[in-house]
Amino acid sequence: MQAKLQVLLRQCLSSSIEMNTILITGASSGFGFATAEHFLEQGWRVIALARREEKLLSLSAKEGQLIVVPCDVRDAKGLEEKLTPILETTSLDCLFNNAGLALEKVSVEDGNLDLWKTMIETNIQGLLYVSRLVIPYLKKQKQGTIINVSSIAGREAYDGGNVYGATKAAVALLSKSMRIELAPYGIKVSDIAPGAADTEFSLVRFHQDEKKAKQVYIGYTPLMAQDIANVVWFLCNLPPHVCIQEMVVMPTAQPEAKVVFKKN
Ligand code: NDP
Ligand code: 8X3
Repeated sequence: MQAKLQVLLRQCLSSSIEMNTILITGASSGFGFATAEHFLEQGWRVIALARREEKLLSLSAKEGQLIVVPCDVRDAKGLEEKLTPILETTSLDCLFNNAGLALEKVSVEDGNLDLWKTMIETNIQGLLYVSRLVIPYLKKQKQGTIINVSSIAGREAYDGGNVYGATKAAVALLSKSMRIELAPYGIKVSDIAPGAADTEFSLVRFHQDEKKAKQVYIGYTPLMAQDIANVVWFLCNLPPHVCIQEMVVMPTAQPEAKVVFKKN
């Protein structure tokens, strides 16, 4: 696996010097996958990180354009081992901190301790581990954009949203804090808070129960992964002096977290 990564890395470095580069966590599905495809189409180099390597390898890249990093964002040591050689040799324009998940929608009383731990470790600690590794390189470059994905669930409470929502409220706060730390270095930090989007998110949340997952998106038009890819592209291509700090991106039919206008 390490050897494959090194080969890809060598190909990337030899094929292009001036290519813009984005590191995307959670690039194997949903927002991350669509964003990777979009940036690859636009000629950027993509460093694609997630646990499912086969999904990352299915991204449509030209030779030398894609660096695949199969890794769990909860694994601080693994991240360091895999990302450091890449960061040492590749300049980075954008970090898209997108990997995350919800694993239940129940009351606190009925909550599962292991699922809470996984959500907290992935959504908060994982984002911190990746950011901590990347920030020194962005500071040296004195430019770059970090885009974090929080959620409407971190801004408004809904029934059963408790721990997932709290992890996303933490992402929103971390985004503000990182913005203060990094502004002196010309580094932007943006926080995207999407509403309901039809990705694998609900399948994961409801443990592969397809009927329950589908139900979330029936009767209205939810966001699509490409909608978020478009937003990331927009944020990455603003002039250096413009930072959009927060974006709440909702389906038109969902004016707030708990309200969805369904036709049927
Ligand atoms: P998907 O389930 O389609 O994608 C989630 C991505 O996160 C996958 O690529 C998955 O990859 C990756 N991931 C999960 N756990 C880990 C881990 N431990 N290490 C590395 N990668 C991991 O969902 P979305 O695209 O919808 O979700 C993307 C982000 O958007 C998440 O943070 C989610 O909370 C947030 N969000 C989603 C909304 C929605 O309605 N869909 C709305 C608001 C926010 P793999 O399994 O291969 O590791
Ligand atoms: C996902 C959006 O409202 O389903 O973060 O929790 S919601």
